[in-house]
Amino acid sequence: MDTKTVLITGATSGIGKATAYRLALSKMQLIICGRRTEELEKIREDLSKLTAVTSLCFDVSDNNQVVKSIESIPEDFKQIGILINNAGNAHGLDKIQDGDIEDWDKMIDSNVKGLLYVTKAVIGRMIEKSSGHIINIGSLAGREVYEKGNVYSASKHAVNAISKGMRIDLNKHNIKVSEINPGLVETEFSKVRFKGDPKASTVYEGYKALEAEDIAEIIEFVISRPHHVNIADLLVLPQDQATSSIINKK
Ligand code: NDP
Ligand code: 8X3
Repeated sequence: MDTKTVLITGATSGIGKATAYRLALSKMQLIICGRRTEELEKIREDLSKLTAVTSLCFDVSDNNQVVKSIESIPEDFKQIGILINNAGNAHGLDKIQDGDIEDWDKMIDSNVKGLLYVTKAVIGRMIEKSSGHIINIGSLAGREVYEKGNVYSASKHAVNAISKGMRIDLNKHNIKVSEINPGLVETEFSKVRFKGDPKASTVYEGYKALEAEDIAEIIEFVISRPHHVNIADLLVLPQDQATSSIINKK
């Protein structure tokens, strides 16, 4: 695999963190991003033993922070070859009539607007070079809607539409766009969704959920295909999951 610079949003936990560790082993040069400074620093230090790595601490939903952070990237890391738009979360699980406006804002601002802001800040150089690969992390929730999943699901349906739009608009610029849509993955996702409520852990009980490393391995496969191959759209579920709500719990 060529040495490329990869920017990963949401690299402080779950899928993004596992991807950073996996790509570090392949000697990719990494820009790891997140809001938790201490976590980022710990991961940066650790990965520095394997590869060249720099970190950026910013909130994807704040365009000023995004622009300033991307501008601050050290010269050696500026030519980003691969952008992994992974940062995002669900906040709350409520019927639409009970939904919390702050939760809705967080999901739309991070999962949709954040992905757009980061892409906009990075894409200019890809277009100049006529080369690049954007990986958007969608979800099974972007393909179907489940009870109380309303706004999270809307945010991931938006990721699906944006990925298709990117693929069309960037077609002439030699930039690949891939969308990876996981089902249930055991990460900090449910801890965040349920705001620390212990019921978060019950989401993964009674069956084998995907692990963050499963998705990291798939991301590595997607970005290492030959130039003429683009895995445009991929849905990956645990063996025990048929739909968002049909899970073979033992
Ligand atoms: P985690 O909660 O473990 O990780 C989420 C990551 O996103 C963290 O690194 C967090 O970093 C970052 N993040 C969240 N909001 C922001 C923000 N506003 N600005 C910057 N960084 C942010 O969850 P996952 O690893 O599971 O989630 C990663 C992606 O995968 C998300 O897009 C999620 O929707 C998607 N996904 C997850 C599934 C699952 O079942 N777990 C299934 C399908 C898709 P920090 O807190 O440091 O900012
Ligand atoms: C996360 C998976 O099923 O909780 O995208 O929406 S789910």
